[in-house]
Amino acid sequence: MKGDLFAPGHRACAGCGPAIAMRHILRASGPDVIIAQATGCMEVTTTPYPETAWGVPWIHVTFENAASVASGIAEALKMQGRENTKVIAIGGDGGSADIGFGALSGMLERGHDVLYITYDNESYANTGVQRSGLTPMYAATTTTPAGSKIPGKTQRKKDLPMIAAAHHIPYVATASIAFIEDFEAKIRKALSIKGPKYIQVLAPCVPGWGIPENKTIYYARKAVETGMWVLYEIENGKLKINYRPQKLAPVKEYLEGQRRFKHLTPELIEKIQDFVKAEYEKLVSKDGMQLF
Ligand SMILES: Cc1ncc(C[n+]2csc(CCOP(=O)(O)OP(=O)(O)O)c2C)c(N)n1
Repeated sequence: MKGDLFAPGHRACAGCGPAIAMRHILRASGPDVIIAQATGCMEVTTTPYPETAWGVPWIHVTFENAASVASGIAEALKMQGRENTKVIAIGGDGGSADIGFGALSGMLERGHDVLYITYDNESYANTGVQRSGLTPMYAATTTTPAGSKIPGKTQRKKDLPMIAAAHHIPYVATASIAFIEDFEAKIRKALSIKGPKYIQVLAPCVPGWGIPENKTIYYARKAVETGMWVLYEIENGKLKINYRPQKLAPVKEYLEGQRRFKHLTPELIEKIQDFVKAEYEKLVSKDGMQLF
């Protein structure tokens, strides 16, 4: 097959962050891989029957059980003595943090040889941008509309990478599609390790975030520069922060221009700023520490 294993011509939106993530997952994995993918934008837009964008074996899995199906594939490969073939489960943030959370936890706890990747576009994008457990605080979604009653979602973003790490698995990492070499290196490293691995990649959603289609990478980078999203690895329980900006950029630079945050008042922006700074400092203070 010529070119990318993840072929162009799929039906994702122009500027789709998750589609960029998919392309680089396959660039890093190479062809000897089996993908189990939960329902969501990346399944719907890449496999309209009888077409597929996937140049590798790929199975459509229901919304909630990509991790369970991937566990079974990994065990079958073990029985067949096919140790070199890698298994990757992929889910959106809804499929991973909410409805598929139990299946993911079970896969991590049982110790299957699977890399689970969450593409985090911070909402249930496929069904019209409903809030998920990974939608950040104060983001407006169709189920958390900003108005006189609430200023968008009122709960915090679930800390899924840390929850994954608390399963005492050998490798956990966060990534952003704006730091693509870092993302690919993390996938390659994860695939070289036996056992369950977890990577969460921040991947902006053009219609869901209300951003221009040529600003996907801009916002994926701003998230990291402002400390809204921190790039780190937890290897055998030990935390390593991969990228520390000399000085965090103000969160305003990340929030402005996104329709989901356009209702924010200066007071709410200040609240987010204080919160992000405190969380960032807490994490940085643990750099190099054995967390689990
Ligand atoms: C049990 C079940 N409930 C609801 C749905 C409808 N549904 C399909 S995809 C989806 C949202 C997926 O969200 P996420 O995992 O965040 O992926 P994204 O759409 O953002 O790519 C929902 C609610 C379903 N397919 N199955």
